[in-house]
Amino acid sequence: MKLYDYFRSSAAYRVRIALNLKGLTPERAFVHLRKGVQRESEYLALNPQGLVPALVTDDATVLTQSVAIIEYLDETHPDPPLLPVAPPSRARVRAIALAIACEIHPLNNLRVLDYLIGTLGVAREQKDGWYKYWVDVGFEALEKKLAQERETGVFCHGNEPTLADVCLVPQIANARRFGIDLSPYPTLTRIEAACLALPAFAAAAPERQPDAE
Ligand SMILES: N[C@@H](CCC(=O)N[C@@H](CS)C(=O)NCC(=O)O)C(=O)O
Repeated sequence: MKLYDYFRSSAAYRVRIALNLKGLTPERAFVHLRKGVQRESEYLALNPQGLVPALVTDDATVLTQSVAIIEYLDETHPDPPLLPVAPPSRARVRAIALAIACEIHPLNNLRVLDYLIGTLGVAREQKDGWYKYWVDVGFEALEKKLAQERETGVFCHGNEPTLADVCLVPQIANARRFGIDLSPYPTLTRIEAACLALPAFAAAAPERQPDAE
């Protein structure tokens, strides 16, 4: 397998965590997002969306979209499972993961922030305000949900890490990088700490990647 990665990409960070949890060590290729390598023809031939991550499987299938890649890894390498067994539990874990991957992350992606500044001409402070606003909207709802639901355990769902934690930790790391105040989210940061105590999560951190700057 080969993972197309970038140390600061939170979507790629999700896949790195899942790979580590599964004990998988694919070959790596680094796509420098700040230099725009994701928009070069060679990478677009692999992923026409021009986004990382992409995973090329052992039989040369190209997979894109981090959540789809993680579910593929979970189906092909079921141990340890990243989704619980019971359908309502699976739906809960997916709901938490998608609340991050569909509702927070896309609004704060590099190309969106670049569009705000480069095309719409918004000021840097307004761009930062946009970032903070959408993180807070997403995290406030998630904090409430995780704090009040009895299914929440050491991790987002029970006492083993799942797809939900795999999505949560990179989004919090991203928020930290942008200087977001996380004190209103004690449940989220408690779960983050439990995750980062696990080597699979810790080793996937941006600063520990070979392309880190
Ligand atoms: N929904 C996609 C999001 C992928 C994505 O947005 N990746 C970002 C990095 S986290 C990217 O490649 N951005 C490049 C850009 O904005 O030009 C996934 O989960 O894989």
